[in-house]
Amino acid sequence: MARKKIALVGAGQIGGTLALLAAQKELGDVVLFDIAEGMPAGKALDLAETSPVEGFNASLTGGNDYSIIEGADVVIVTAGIPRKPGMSRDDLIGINSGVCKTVGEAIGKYAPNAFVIVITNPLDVMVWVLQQASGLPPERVVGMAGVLDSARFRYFLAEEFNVSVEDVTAFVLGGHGDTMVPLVRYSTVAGIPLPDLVKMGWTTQEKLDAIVQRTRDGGAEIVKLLKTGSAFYAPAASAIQMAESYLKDQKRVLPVAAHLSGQYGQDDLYVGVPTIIGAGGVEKIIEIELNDEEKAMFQNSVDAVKTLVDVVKKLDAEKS
Ligand code: PYR
Repeated sequence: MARKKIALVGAGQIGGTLALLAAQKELGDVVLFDIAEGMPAGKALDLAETSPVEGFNASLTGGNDYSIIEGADVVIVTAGIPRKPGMSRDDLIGINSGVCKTVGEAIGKYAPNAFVIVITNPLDVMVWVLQQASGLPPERVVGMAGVLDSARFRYFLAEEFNVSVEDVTAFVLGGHGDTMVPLVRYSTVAGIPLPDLVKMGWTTQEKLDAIVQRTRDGGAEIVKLLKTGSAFYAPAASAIQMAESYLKDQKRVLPVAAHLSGQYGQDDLYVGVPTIIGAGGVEKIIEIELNDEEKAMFQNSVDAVKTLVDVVKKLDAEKS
């Protein structure tokens, strides 16, 4: 069987980490695209030279022409600018919406059969822009955020409870921004819901509230520490988990920014919800029961995403 092809659009910090993880896991051959002259080819060659040491079989190449993504099975998009300390993800909308439009058109031309994972921020609205520009079916264009936000939540909970991260499950829904919704009721340690763990005296409500807030601020915490850009290891690992579920038809249940067409009462909107990712892309959007408080938080997050979609539509109207 021929190897799969994974195209990475954007060869910065996340792009390089994606390439290394994809190659180490032998998910397929990797092509790195970037507009910076020489850089993607240089990174690809450097990464390829790790293969004899790491012992993986995957070719890695890079270039500056979109045609190199031709025929890709998976495309992961990180193109655009990251935020700096003091910036919100939303401050990136002007530049990154133009970038996502161009990338979407290129994917439509060169890789129309791919499963596309967008990481560029502000995430939910950038996936919407890219899907529209690409013309690909919405079930094959998703955004990576829920896996990352849930991973941060799981990590903080595992630290608090002094248990393995593997025994903590967590769900974060909504937009990938300050209004995201870590769902305490649906998050567990070995199946025990967090509210029960508070009752059992494992933690206090105050500590749990602080962890929820730290999860919401998880991206900003890294930006503040790094000073020169945003997180890249955990975002890359999260996108690779999604790509693997698609390529191997694993049917993992993963929270992703998926296109809603009626689910959760929303229409033509990308926002974070639980999904099943398999060979068909988003094979199912899982509609979980939300209580009144959770519904209000989810709606608040949806409204924040809708405001950004309106900003993009206005920017588009001004250009034309
Ligand atoms: C984050 O670290 O949350 C990003 O959005 C990259």
